[in-house]
Amino acid sequence: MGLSTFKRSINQISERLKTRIVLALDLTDHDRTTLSTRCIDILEGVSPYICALKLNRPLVLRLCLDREIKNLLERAHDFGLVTIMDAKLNDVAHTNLATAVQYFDAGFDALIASPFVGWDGGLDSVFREASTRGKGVILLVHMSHKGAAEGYGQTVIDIKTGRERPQFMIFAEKALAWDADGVVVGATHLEKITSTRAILQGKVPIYSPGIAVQGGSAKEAVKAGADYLIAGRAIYNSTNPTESARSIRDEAISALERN
Ligand code: BMP
Repeated sequence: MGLSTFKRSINQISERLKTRIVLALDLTDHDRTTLSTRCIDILEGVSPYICALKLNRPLVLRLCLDREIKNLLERAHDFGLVTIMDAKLNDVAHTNLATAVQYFDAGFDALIASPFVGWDGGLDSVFREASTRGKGVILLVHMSHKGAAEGYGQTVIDIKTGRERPQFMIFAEKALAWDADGVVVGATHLEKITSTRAILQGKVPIYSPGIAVQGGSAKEAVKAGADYLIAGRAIYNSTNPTESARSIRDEAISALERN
């Protein structure tokens, strides 16, 4: 199983720029011009300290995919970064595929999908499309919020073995079997990061959101086994986003060096 284009790209960028930070640019300004300008200003300021830009659905709904979003993705690519669409795809195959095609056409390098829909007639179409185009698919394995316990955190009967297993561990195994480009595990569940790492053995990188505002620690998440940290409000709501990005970057790098 070789490294996919996306996995290789983000790995190379993070090595070159010495950073493991993915910026979640979840801005919500109502006015389109203000929103677009703020996105570009923040991206410009923090670009030396991040390896990827992640956009979410509210931003894509407010701006135009073919205009402002495309432009923002081009700017990110100009800075040498990769781009991730936080699509959290969760539908049947033809709808997932039609959605993924639009995001990939706009210039996104990877997207996030939910494994709850399964492979057959769920995410099979998206993985095939991504693989043909050298794009990435990142799977949710355990989310960061409290209510994640009700789904990702529950104990289920594994349909393959008939034995009781934690749902998120089955998702981590699917990430390996499906050759996913990454998994998301919340920084608020350190022991879940460690268990996921034990399953993935470094073959599929772990992206961890939930640091700072949601209560997780960048240092502890990295020590537990996270490869990349997803950070939003701690950076874009800061009085000095550049300084905040640099400081989270430094915290993650020093935790990595001590690991
Ligand atoms: P913040 O650093 O502001 O808490 O933002 C975290 C980002 O990661 C948001 O874009 C959110 O949608 C996303 N995210 C998360 O917080 N927890 C998850 O389990 C999965 C996510 O994608």
